[in-house]
Amino acid sequence: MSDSYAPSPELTAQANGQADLFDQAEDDFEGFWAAQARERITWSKDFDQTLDWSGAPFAKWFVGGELNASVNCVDRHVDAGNGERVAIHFEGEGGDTRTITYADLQREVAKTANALVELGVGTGDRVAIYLPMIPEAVFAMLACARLGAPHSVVFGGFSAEALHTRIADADARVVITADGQFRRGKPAPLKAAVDAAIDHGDDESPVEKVLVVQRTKGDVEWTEGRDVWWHELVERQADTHEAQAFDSEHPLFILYTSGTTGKPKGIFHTTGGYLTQAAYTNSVVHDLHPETDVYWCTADIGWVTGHSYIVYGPLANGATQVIYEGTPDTPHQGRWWEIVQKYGVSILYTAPTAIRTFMKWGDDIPARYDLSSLRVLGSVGEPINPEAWRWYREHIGGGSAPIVDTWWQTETGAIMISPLPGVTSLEPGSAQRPIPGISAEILDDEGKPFTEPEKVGYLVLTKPWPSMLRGIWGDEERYKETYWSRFGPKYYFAGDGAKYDEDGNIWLLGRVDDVMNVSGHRLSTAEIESALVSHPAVAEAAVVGANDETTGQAPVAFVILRGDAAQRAEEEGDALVQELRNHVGTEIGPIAKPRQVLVVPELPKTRSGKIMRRLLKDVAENREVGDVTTLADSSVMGQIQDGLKK
Ligand code: 6R9
Repeated sequence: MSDSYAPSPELTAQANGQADLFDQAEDDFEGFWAAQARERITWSKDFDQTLDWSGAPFAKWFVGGELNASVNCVDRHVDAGNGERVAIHFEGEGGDTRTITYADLQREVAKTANALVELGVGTGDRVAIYLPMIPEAVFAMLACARLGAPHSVVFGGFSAEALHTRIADADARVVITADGQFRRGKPAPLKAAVDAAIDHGDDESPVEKVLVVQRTKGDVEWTEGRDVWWHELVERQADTHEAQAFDSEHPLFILYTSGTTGKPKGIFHTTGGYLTQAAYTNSVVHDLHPETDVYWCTADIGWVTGHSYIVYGPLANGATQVIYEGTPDTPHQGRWWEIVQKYGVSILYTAPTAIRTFMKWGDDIPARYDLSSLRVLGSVGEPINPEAWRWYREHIGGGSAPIVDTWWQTETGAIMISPLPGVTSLEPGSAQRPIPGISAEILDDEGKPFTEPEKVGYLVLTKPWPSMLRGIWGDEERYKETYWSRFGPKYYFAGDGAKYDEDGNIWLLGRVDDVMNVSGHRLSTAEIESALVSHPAVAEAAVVGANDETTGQAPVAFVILRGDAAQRAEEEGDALVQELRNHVGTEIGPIAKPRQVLVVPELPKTRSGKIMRRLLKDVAENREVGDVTTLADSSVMGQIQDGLKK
């Protein structure tokens, strides 16, 4: 077996997550979660039932309880006398900073909530948020939560087209955006995409109001009566707001994620259970001590990690955290480490793709900074390879900081499988075990649980959990079918391959469906394929996620061109390929641009017409092509390879 790292006695002595939590959860599952909910969350009305699973797979947690998520993240800390504690150290990409205490946050959230009320937002209305990583994104989310208006945050790197689909699916009446965003030192427009998403042509947009933060001061088009400046509307509002308590199962947010079809799924989460598990995990997994730690989660607010581990978990716990607007290499490759040093960051939560990038940039860069404040490191988004794990511990964690490799999903809402820093002996590359209160198993093809080491199977969750999704927005059937049918209604099918090692640690092996993971972001092959075939030059397309040294996986596209375009390709070659890559960028977002677009004469298909992506993956990863016997035409792979050699 490989090396393992036991926690230091000092860490164990002070850690929030202690070994007895496992026994408590084992002995009394519901009692355990009820205790977490009562200990960590302030309820306006206590709940009378912990879990109602009678409508499975639709769960109800903390039934009858009432709370306000925004009050839990803000007001109660001020009421407890911690108003002067810093909630957010904001670091703009260009070096501008803002220090926001909990008392400031309370005023900002109140003003924003009042502004949304003036725009006509009521309980239950959906609000789309399309913002860069600026404090207003946090204010906006908490203001929505305060009003019981579910937010749908759309990553600022997504295109107008992607925004349009998400606005339409959630029927959002209000969009909160900014004039632009800073990216690599330059302002880039953002509101223009909102305009395009609304004036889409094909249908009437549900959007009535667009609230615009001024960030870059770039030019924007303005629609009178619809568009409103944040600094005009929000600034003149009263800075107090009386919040109402909502049912524990009141919808908190919708967040779109890629599924196996082209249409993104609106994963929806409710209030009490989500907040409980977000706060609990942030406390026991990140070992957050709000009085002394400075916490930094580098995710974007547009992803679930930003929801649970920038906004709801840390703020519910009263944390002091850093929010950084920009990219890690602006204006230099040491920017993150400069920030760690400047604010004395003690807990850092980031993604393997970032770590691999830093490895590539060189050990000497972090070595120039004082990183000794760091005491816990976290990883999320994809499996972290042992080499990157060791580098992270050595060069960022001073050779001693524990790394928590946290497995979870948009659907699970919060961390599910992870070491506890003060308890677990760490095994690089493995997320190890379900945390206390969570149960997972690995099933074989027949759906039977097994425990033999090194055998590959499917990860399933065997009990409901508080922060579980409550469905797919507007599509109950798809929820049941996607997650609760593959192995029957008893098992939540996560879509990930997994195995145990000899010590019973769980190793996650990547997606088993047609979803790829690019820099920790989920993209579906179908989504990129449909973007490609929407281009007039493309007749057919197949996309695979190929291994990539930096991004984990990268989209590689195989396209068959239409007749006239094939002619064009002969003449222009690269120009058309470039055009196709950009087209995907416009349809979905730059992150989805294929690393390569390979023009091929045919695609490998089975007799039933299914594209055999496995074979294309072999090509994309420069491997010998596997078994071709189930192909309708077994010569196709030869044709593809000959074509690519030319
Ligand atoms: C939080 C988040 C979920 C998918 C998930 C899995 C992969 C996430 C991982 C991991 C191995 C980890 N994943 N964390 N794989 N080890 N620690 O990333 O949510 O964007 O919904 O992606 O990401 O494949 O199924 P989401």
